[in-house]
Amino acid sequence: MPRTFRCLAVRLTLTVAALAAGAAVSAETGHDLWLRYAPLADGAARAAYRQSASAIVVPLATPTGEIVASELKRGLTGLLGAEIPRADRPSSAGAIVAGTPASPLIAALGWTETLARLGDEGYVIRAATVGGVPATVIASKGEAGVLYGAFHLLRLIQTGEPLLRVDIAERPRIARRLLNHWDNLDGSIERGYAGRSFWWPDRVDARVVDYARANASIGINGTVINSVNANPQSLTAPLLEKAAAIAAMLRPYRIRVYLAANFSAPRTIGGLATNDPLDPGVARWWRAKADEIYRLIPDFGGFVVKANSEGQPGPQDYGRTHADGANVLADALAPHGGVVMWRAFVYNADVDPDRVKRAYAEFVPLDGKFRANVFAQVKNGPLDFQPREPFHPMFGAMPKTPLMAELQITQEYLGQSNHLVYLAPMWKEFLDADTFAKGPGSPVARVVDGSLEGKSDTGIAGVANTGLDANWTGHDLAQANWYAFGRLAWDPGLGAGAIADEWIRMTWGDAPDVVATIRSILLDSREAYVHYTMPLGLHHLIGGDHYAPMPENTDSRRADWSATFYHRADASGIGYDRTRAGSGGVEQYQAPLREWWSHPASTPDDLLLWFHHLPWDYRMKSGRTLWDELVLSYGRGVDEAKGLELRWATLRGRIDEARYQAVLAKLRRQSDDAKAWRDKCVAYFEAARTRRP
Ligand code: GCV
Repeated sequence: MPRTFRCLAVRLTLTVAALAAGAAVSAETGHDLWLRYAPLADGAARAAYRQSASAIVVPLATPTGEIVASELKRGLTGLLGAEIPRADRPSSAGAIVAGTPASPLIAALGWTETLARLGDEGYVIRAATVGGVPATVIASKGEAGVLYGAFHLLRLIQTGEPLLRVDIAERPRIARRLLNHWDNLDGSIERGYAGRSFWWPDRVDARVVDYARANASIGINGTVINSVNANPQSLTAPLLEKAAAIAAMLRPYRIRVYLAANFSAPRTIGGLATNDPLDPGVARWWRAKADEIYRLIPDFGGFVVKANSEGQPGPQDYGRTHADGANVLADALAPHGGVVMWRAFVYNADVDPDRVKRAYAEFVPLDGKFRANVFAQVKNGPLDFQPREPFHPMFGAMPKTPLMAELQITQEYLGQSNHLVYLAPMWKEFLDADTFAKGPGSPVARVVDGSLEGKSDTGIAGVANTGLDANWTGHDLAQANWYAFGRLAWDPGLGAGAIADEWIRMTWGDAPDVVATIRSILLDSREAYVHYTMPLGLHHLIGGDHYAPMPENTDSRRADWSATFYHRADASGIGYDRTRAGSGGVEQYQAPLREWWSHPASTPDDLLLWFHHLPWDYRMKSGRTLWDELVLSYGRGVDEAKGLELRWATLRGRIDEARYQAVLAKLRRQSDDAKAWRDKCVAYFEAARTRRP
């Protein structure tokens, strides 16, 4: 066949194939997240699941029970393409039965001991005989567990796992699994890139319900609905009533409401003369406020507080410590079972010249001085949600204080909603990092889940990336980060790849080539982003928008908001010296890390310039000079970003066109931005390197 005809034939075949595939994939907005419940493509699988889903039996006559039943119905009907009826009891083989031992159907199974061990949020999903017929049972000691189990069962079907002989027992490893919304009362969202708030100023009910479903499906059990830069008005009666109405909507989904509190509330809204935490009038005010809140929200979770940080008021305004401040709120909440999450994101310049040392310096000496119901809430790294940081040295250094890990789902420094950065690999790096607090094998995850230091109350918070955008997160692929946060909060041992697989199958379809392509795109994205923005441990090379490259940024307001403060590039070299000869930051880590990271040769390449200032001709492990390695990394990042786009382009016709095009446009922008990062940074560092002293 002549070449032109051959090309035409190939193109025609491709077009027909694309159209055929396109016909099967309808336009989607992304609103349905991973709960699309699209009909299973494989007819045989559908038929097999139908055998195991002849009826839905939920003997749990509560609002949560109602949600379980309706979600199972919605999910099964969608996935299996047939109406699955609800029934009071199983009458034929293949019912799905979900409940607690309060129902005789579940009690008769004799699983009480197992369920007690798994707790109120844990569950089993097992094939069993119920009322004389074979059934699939979702059972839990508590209603929350039944809800989580129901979503797990739907996930099994969504991801093609067989139900026959299913035998699953799960419980969460971390008790408090929270989202933190940085939503302001006027509806704007600090560091939000996906539209306005659905809480404020007026609640958007349809959103709230779907938000609750999505969170329940991944085990999120708490939410802070206002920004940590808290408006004191949040604690006034009218806004507490609004919070109570939100709490009422979320309660059946087993999500508790928490609030960010402003430390100045006693003065600003209470009319007191002081906020001094040791003042009896202030303590009385917080107690009365807690009582008022619990009258409105009986299951209120507690307060998160940003104090003496970035201009926020706090106990140090009165010469008191962070512990004094946290404890006065903790005492007010304790009679009701509430907790305080006192943020350790503090970096007062007079504490230490090196910003990353300041939180540790202020908090670690207070270990043992906080009330039992106080968490120190600590970001994953000691600076501020950079694309790569070593873990925060407070993890493993405060054995007497529960530490709530704070991760950022919204991508403030990671391309916001324009760049794809799948965050699970970064979070895994953090959770798996060995603190050596109790010798080798003391990973951050075991500090956070309490097992390393015998802590009973445990928590993890993720700064939400949601808003009113149709697809919730601005970038369709950023939904994966919300999903991954929930899954890791439930079980920090899960793998980033396994989580990606689940999410892709539920969100995009389960054709093996589609899954493999999206999986590889997700898994490569974080390292690509690091390569073209902040390679070799460089950090904070941005300006105030925290988006565009700005290595020249020298902020006149605060040195530690600059880029030059961190990279220190000049003719002599580049990087921040945190060895003993420098800021001494390495000393905040346990041995042997402090030894390893004191020497460039035993510091991993990807943290090299975090810990060391090195000459441009420093010889890297690769044999290249530092300068060559840096340039190579920027170039590699650009190629990798382009690779993400090209791989995505192969999905044309294999997924719905609307989301395909939306993501393609974002990946093109990412690819262009990557070049801008490379060009700007390489030119800037080249000039610094060659400038005469
Ligand atoms: C909520 C960074 C962000 C701020 C944020 C702060 C914090 O500095 O840029 O927007 O404020 O972290 O975590 O409190």
